[in-house]
Order: sequence, then C-alpha cells, then structure tokens
Amino acid sequence: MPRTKPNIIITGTPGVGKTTLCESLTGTTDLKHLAINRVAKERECHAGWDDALNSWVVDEDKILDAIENEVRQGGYLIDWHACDLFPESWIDLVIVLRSNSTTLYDRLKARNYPEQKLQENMDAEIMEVLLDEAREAFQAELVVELQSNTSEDMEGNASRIETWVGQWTHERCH
Ligand code: DAT
Repeated sequence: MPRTKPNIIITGTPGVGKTTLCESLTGTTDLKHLAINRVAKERECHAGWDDALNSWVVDEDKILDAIENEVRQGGYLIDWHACDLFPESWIDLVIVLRSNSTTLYDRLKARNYPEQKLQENMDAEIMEVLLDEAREAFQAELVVELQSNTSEDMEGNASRIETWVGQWTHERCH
C-alpha cells in the first residue's frame, strides 16, 4: 500500500532543535512525532544509557521492528540524532537541522552537559557529521539542510515543511 502521508526524518546534533520543531509541526500538520529516544525506552529497544550522547544506546534492529508497522503507513516525524538506520524506502524527506557553534554551546550548557560531552557534540556539529551521514544514506534530493539558530529560523523551517507536506499530499492524492 503506498503511503498517503509522508514520513520525514528530523535529524541533527543534540540541541539543534529537533524536538521543538517536531512539536510545532504536530500542531500544524497531521504528522505524528516519533521520538526514537522515547521508543527505545518505552519498548526496551536499547542496551543501556550512553552518558556521552545523553541517549539510549539503541538496538537498531529492535527499533526498526518496533516502528515498522506504524511507519510503513506514513505520517511520522522521526526524531533522532542518527538517520542511516532507516530504510530509504520508508522515507520521503530528511531534514538536517544545523546550528552555529556559539548558539549550540549555549543550549548544551543550559542542559548542564559536562564539558567533554559538550565538546564532542560541538565537534560533531562543526564537522557536519549528521549532514554527511544523511547524504551518504539517502538520495541527494531527499536531504535538506536547514539552519536552526533563532526563533525566526524555527518558524521559517516549520512553515517550509508544512508547505512541503501539503504539496506532497496533494501530488499523491490527486
Ligand atoms: P534537540 O531535540 O535537537 O536536542 P531541542 O528541540 O530540545 O533540541 O532544543 C534545545 C533547546 O534549544 C531548547 O531549549 C529549544 C532551543 N532551540 C532549539 N532550536 C531553536 C531555535 N531555532 N531558536 C531558538 N531556540 C531554539
């Protein structure tokens, strides 16, 4: 069965604004927020807690098994700091959120990240680790990089994605 609603991965380094963007989009589109951190915890698809990443060490096979039936139907915002585990056939768009160093530093500092963990995440952002991962795992036209430094960026990104969802749905259903 082809999807009648798209699946969108919202990815990026911790602190770039994935959760905030997904929560905003759940109010304005009929897509649901699928936070992989929450799935990992609630459905026990993990092998413990990684302090450095501030997240569960997910068991990728278990995660995919846990979400497959839902995600195949379409209509999900998949929120995770990795994207290459998801099969390309499930995904219609990959958004990679980006933040500049000083902004990200302040956000992670506000979360009381220890210095080493903060530095690791800053390095990953500067080195464009998540953007590279997305570009390696998905066709170029699926991957969109968006800046997420200010609340204007956040609003602009949300409205751009809403428009995209509307167009995708229109094209599929007409
Ligand atoms: P993530 O889910 O990627 O870890 P988040 O949505 O929890 O990030 O955001 C971390 C903090 O930064 C949170 O206090 C909201 C703020 N923030 C994120 N993106 C922002 C933006 N574009 N403008 C202003 N604040 C932002």
